[in-house]
Amino acid sequence: MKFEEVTMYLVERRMGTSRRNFLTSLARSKGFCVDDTLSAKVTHVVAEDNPGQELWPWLQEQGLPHLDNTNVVDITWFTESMRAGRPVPVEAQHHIQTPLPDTSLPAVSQYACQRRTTLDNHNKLLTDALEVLAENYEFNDSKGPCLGFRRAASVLKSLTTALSCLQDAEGLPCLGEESKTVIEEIFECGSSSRVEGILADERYQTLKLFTSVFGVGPKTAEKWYRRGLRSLEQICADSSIHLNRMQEAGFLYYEDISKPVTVAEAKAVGYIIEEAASCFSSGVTITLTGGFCRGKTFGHDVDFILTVPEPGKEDGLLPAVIGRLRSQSLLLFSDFQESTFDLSKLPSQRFEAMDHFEKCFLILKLRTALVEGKQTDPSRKRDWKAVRVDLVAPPVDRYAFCLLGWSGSTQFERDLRRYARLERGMLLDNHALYDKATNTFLPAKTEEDIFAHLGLDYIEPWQRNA
Ligand code: DCT
Ligand code: MG
Repeated sequence: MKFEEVTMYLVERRMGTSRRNFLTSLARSKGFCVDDTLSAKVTHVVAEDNPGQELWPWLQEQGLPHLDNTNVVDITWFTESMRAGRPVPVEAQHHIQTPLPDTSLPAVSQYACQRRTTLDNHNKLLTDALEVLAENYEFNDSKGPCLGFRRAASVLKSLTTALSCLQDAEGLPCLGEESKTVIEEIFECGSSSRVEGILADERYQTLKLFTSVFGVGPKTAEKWYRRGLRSLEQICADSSIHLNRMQEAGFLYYEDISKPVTVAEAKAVGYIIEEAASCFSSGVTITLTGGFCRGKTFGHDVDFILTVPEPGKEDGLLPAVIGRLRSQSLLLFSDFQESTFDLSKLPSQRFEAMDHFEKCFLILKLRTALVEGKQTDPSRKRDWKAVRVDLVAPPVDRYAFCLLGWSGSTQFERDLRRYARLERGMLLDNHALYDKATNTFLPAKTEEDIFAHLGLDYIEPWQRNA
């Protein structure tokens, strides 16, 4: 050994055993020290055809203590040293560079079910604007453009940082030319003239007001608008207008149910439903779903799924709950829909359609005293608030599908179904998951099972605020 200050190690990967043996013999014959194992003694790691992004992770896995002080060099250093008959100084061109950290952002999927969207929206100014456009198209019955703007808003909601210029949005999916124009104008002027125009538009304002009434959809709102009606008072005063039962309740309790429901109120409603359900059977399970299960602190209603341990035994559960609430004088309104669920009629091709489970849309009288942290106000005329509550009672073997469907958000649900159909050849709805390739239904006990069948990473409910 002529050169004690140098101990080489030749990396076998990509070099191959025979070439490594040959190079080892060559170096040793010239008086170089070559170690067969990668140890702390090694001063020069020599590799051939190993790009840095492959070699470095491999080296780090070997757990060498002084890797930072070790020369990691290309075969050119070795050949130059052999030619010179002594170790040549290591220069910049010999080093195998450590790979640069990957600073490129991971690609954003066009499907909301492949994005994690928390309530922490960093682009609210933009998403609010895009949603006004979506809503306006919805009022005009233009489904395509409406969905386009909803998708664009949904993509921006998933971003973990705020965009600061239009260029930041480059490469994002679902952003059409119209969306980009709006975004650009907001960055340049602080607001979009198109959006401001809609917000100031009488028709938009009136339709927004009318559809805020329980039971009033865009069609009815439009009809009233065309008749020249502009306020809720005018509608109530117009004797020629026939309101259905739901709308009547909507007007009667408008003041209360147009206010958001709080978490504390949702909790109190949960106790009431639990008590009412226990009169049917002690084995009823009640699950809070909808916006509150996604971590929202306010909702327009409270959504619950009720199940019993045996499929089929949920028959009559909701009528019993409704009966109990009525007998306690807590029921202000109820619209009960019997189950039309028929396993033999699945899979349903109408994947946007409402599910077929037994369900009811209620307005409950929630006493202030039951709401945690809420002081009863003696100056108030009444000690209760009207609250909208939805209950659904699927057979327990359908529970996971029902839960996934009712957990929302609406945009997340749409994309789950679209993804299943277009990417997996499967049909998903609130009842089942059907694989068209094998003509089979895929069973699921939990939401995780459904994500796994779809080959999707599991997304927690609080990450579904698309
Ligand atoms: N849903 C859906 N498609 C719709 C409407 C609803 O998939 N067109 C699902 C997703 C949410 C769930 O039903 C409950 O509906 P809402 O109560 O309307 O929604 P939410 O997310 O609970 O919102 P909010 O907080 O306003 O109640
Ligand atoms: Mg809800």
